[in-house]
Amino acid sequence: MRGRRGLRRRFTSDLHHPVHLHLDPFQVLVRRGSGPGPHDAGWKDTVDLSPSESVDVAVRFTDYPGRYLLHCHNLEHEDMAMMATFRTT
Ligand SMILES: [Cu+2]
Repeated sequence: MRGRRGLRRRFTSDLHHPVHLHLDPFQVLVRRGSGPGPHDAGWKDTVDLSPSESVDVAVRFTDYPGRYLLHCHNLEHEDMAMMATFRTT
């Protein structure tokens, strides 16, 4: 999905990772190549990824153009620099 500022992203995982996006909620569109799972309904700020799993999410990015933070909520993974910033325009 790509709307005015909307964006579709795929998260993939080798281990268990609860992936958290700051500032803008998202919706899960696809899990493991098919529809959302039973716990994927509604707006999310975190999506749980099991090992070898992929999830496609849609984010609107309508409230704030600028820098966003994405990271794993597992504290050990955060300490191992599993975090990223990106910018919307
Ligand atoms: Cu992690």
